[in-house]
Formats: sequence, structure tokens, C-alpha cells
Amino acid sequence: MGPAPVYQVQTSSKGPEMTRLNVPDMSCGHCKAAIEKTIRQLDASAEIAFDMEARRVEFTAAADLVQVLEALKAEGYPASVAG
Ligand SMILES: [Cu+2]
Repeated sequence: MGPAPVYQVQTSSKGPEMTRLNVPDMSCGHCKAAIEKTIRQLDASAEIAFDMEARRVEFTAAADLVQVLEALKAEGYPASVAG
């Protein structure tokens, strides 16, 4: 048996790109869950990572960024794209 691959290189050019957002009002697990739910409503298979300390959310979703930002704002978490 050959060695299992340690990691997968992302070579797909059609996949959605990772977006990094600043979400200043995110402060606890409830916020995290609400934000995760909101993004998943736009793309159920979205990949989402949280940095609570930096109040930052990274996600990869097949969804329009403006739609994501509007949905988060409606949920009570206005976000801005992190530079
Ligand atoms: Cu909270």
C-alpha cells in the first residue's frame, strides 16, 4: 500500500474562492452559530472557519459576496471584507 496523501492541493479553478470578513459584533458561540447558519443558508456546503479573537470569518461558498454580506447584516452581524 502506498502512502496516503498528506494534503490535497487545490487545483480547481472553478471552485469558489475563500473570502475573509471582519465581523466586529461576533463575540461568542451564539454569534458563531448564527453566522455559520446564515452562510450555510446560501451555500449548504460552505466551508467556514472562525477566529473569534480577531473577530474574523473565513469562508468558501458558492454564493454572491454581496448576498452574504446582506444576509449577515440582516442577522445582526454587519461584516466587511478584510483587507
Ligand atoms: Cu454571541
